[in-house]
Amino acid sequence: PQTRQPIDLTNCDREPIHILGNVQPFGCLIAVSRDWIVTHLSTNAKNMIGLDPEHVIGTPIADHLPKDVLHSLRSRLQIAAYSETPSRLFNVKALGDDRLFDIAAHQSGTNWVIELEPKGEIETTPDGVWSVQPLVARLRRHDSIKRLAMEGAQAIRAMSGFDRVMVYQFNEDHSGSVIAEIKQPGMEPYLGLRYPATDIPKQAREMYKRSVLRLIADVDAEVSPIVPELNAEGQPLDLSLSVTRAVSPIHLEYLRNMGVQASMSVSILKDGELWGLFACHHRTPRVVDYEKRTMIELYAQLFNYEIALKDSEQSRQEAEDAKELHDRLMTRAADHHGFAKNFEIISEEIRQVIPFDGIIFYSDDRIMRLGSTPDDDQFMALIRFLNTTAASNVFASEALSERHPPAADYANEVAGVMALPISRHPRDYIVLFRREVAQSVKWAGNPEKPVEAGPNGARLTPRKSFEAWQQIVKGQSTPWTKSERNAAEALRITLIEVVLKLSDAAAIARK
Ligand code: BLA
Repeated sequence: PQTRQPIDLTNCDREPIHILGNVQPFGCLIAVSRDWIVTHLSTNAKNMIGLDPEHVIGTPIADHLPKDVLHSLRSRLQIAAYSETPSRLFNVKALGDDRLFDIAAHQSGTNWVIELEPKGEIETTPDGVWSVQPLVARLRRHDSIKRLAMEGAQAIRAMSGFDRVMVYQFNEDHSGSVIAEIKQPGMEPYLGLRYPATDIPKQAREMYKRSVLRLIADVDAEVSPIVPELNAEGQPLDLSLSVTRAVSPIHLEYLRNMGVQASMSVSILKDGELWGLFACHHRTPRVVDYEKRTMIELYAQLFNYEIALKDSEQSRQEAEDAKELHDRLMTRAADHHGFAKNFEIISEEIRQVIPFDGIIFYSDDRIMRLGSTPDDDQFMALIRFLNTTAASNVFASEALSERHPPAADYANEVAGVMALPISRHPRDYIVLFRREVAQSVKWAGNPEKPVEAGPNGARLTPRKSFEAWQQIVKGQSTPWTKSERNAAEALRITLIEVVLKLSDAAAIARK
């Protein structure tokens, strides 16, 4: 329906991935109206379940599927009326013969969407859903998010059999980092790498909050269109919650360029927001049947709960660390050597709570500095700019040169700034600096690797996507997070006291 513009980094977040209109070959799709008349069919239904769109569309579904199956589906859908997760039937004789299918059914607009997947050879673990329980119990043993993530990756790998399972955690700017990884030997490690936000565009992140698991069984498989493309009202079928939905061709190319043949990802949600993903890769095609995918989904839901617990524990820990920092700084203040002698130690203490690449302490027209900072003249111009910001507030920017254009001259040293006004008389500051984000973390997209180009060009390799993105974030540092801003606010109060005491001490010492 849409005139398809070429998708690039500036518009790939507008690709309408929920209405691309195709299914993958591991399942077929039937859509029916509220009165159970067939309105849409994927063309592979003909071979898979013997339903030919030409003859079936416009007829009652009851003419084509066994009554007991439809009855079970109806009652499941009724129970699930307000839930966004599909209703499921496993190991069903959906054609009235001995062939077994797993079935998913959900509501999409004025349609019910029914998806059937032939049950393959691979058997689900005999004790089914209960095998999840011991895996969840193992999570309780771990006290850090990283360890928890590693345990989670191990469990997903045990359940799914994928070659590589990663836990991918989103940052506040929607870029993401691989914080845990289990992989087959010989595969290039991705652990610790960071990927730009554009690799999982906004509409995909939104969809993955509602639809928590997607399987791309074979990036080279031929997809089957759902017919008709538009309903009588001229609308395409919304496939957001569909489990056989064929994914964005752009993303398929990205996967091919990464050497991935099958991919599965499972959302990790916290407070209704996308906290991260389990991202799984396989080097050959891989179908994980719906029953097993459901087990994995269930595991992920329980994992979410454990992550939420650990996450709030971690926030509490951060608050505690901030308080301990206060105490340590106050102890320093009792030291009679003055601020200058303590500057390095105090800087390191601050860095533990708010990471930075450079710091300047500016008081009584004196400048003390460490790390990446502007030079004295540049800094004095910055001070005049900071003096125009709201008094007694922490000022933070991840793109200083946008607010203060002269900063473009030292963008190689510094891109982001956080200034804490600390004096009684206007205005002394502790100023924290961050370098450009692209220089400061280990990003994916190894520049030494040769670029292999797919049909849409080299841009869709992790490296090229990274380079394009690097242009977008030029002159920006990693964001000052909410918890860092809060910490800075608290720190400012402490520092005022510390500086006061230390300068008094220094004044006394001078007398
Ligand atoms: C989707 N991108 C995704 C998904 C992942 C990633 C996990 C979910 C689909 C899946 O399960 O495969 C990204 N995968 C990664 C990353 C790693 C990984 C970062 O394993 C790191 C180890 N992608 C791009 C660019 C565009 C793009 C430049 O790199 C757009 C121009 C698009 N990615 C894109 C789209 C989707 C996607 C459109 C949605 C696919 C869909 O669900 O239809």
